[in-house]
Amino acid sequence: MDHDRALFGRRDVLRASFAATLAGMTAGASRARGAEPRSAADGLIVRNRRPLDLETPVTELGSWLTPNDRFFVRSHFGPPAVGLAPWEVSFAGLLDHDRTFSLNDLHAHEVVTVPAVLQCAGNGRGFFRPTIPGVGWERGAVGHAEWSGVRLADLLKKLGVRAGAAHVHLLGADGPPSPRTPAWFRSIPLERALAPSTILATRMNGVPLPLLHGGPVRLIVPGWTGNHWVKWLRHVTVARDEAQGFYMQTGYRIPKLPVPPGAAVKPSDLVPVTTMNVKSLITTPAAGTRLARGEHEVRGIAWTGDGHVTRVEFSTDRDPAWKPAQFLDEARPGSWRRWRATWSAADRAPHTLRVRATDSNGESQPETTPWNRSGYLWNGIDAVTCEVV
Ligand SMILES: Nc1nc2c(c(=O)[nH]1)N[C@H]1C(S)=C(S)[C@@H](COP(=O)(O)O)O[C@H]1N2
Ligand SMILES: [Mo]
Repeated sequence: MDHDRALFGRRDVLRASFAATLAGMTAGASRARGAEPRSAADGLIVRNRRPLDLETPVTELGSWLTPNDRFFVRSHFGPPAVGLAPWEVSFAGLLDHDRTFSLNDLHAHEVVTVPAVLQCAGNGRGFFRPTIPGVGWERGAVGHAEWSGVRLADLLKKLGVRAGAAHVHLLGADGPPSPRTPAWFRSIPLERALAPSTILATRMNGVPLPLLHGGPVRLIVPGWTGNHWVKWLRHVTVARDEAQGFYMQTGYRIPKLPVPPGAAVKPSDLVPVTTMNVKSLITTPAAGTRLARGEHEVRGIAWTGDGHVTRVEFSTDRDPAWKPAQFLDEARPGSWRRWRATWSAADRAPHTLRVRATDSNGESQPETTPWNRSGYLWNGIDAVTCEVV
């Protein structure tokens, strides 16, 4: 009994110090923005405590940039110990020269700033029916930030990419909790690695990249889902083939063609999840808001993976004809565009507001996204129900 209590006591101490460490780790960025440091969650939706998975409430996604301390967090094993030794990123494989870069070495290259949407491939998983195991994200495993750092292409070109190279393997410092758990080992095709928007980011929204978001260095791959944006980047290896292992060969794959829920799909009929699909969200009014009759402004965001959003349309259950919304931001690949529409609420009743976006490839949002085993790439039309009183 006493023994148990002693053990529990110890565990609470550990938990408390873990929370304190997290608070401390995010404090730097928050203070720089003049805000109170956040506790581990602080009003974000906690989807998982360990590792910490936090979702942003959709009503907070209406700004051009998502503040760092309101940005969703996803990691498979949690942040590694950082700061015990100077950070280094090693480059090896099919290169003329191997090389290890310190942060200062990285910053000796041209630093660029790229606004880009980061979205988890599983954002919206909670909307699939039948339900799917995994983190039950709804709307907010997405955010938009300004990322600064150096182009991966500049580093690779400097080191000389050898003939036959086709993929770039990426490994972070967050080791799996047990040797039986596969490591978070990923790769991107060389072509994508050489794209000018693919960068090793060391800053997020003007401050050093917070630890929870992969500080001191992470990869950003605008247009592609979050699983490519490797955090705590340590090792870059240029290779002939894709990375092996669970997170490349089994995870993050979807059927080439839609299949009925639960259907077994041959591995050869699966393709990797890469480019985000077109999507929009209503950020205001919030679901369940009570409003007076009359004109109201509806606002939200829209983005896509390839190209840019060309059209956002708004409708309601009372007035189902789609009407164009107005954009507040220019079209910019990789970024989101805020939009607004006017809604005239005539009668006292619940009203359902709907939004759908179309992109420069002519892709538009479906009513619901075809079911896939892991619940990736949900982009069904967003709907919010409000009460007119
Ligand atoms: N090293 C490492 N990088 C990682 C992950 C991880 O578990 N380990 N998770 C990935 C996934 S699935 C997502 S959605 C994004 C989330 O980034 P964020 O926590 O900054 O929002 O990080 C990606 N990079
Ligand atoms: Mo993710």
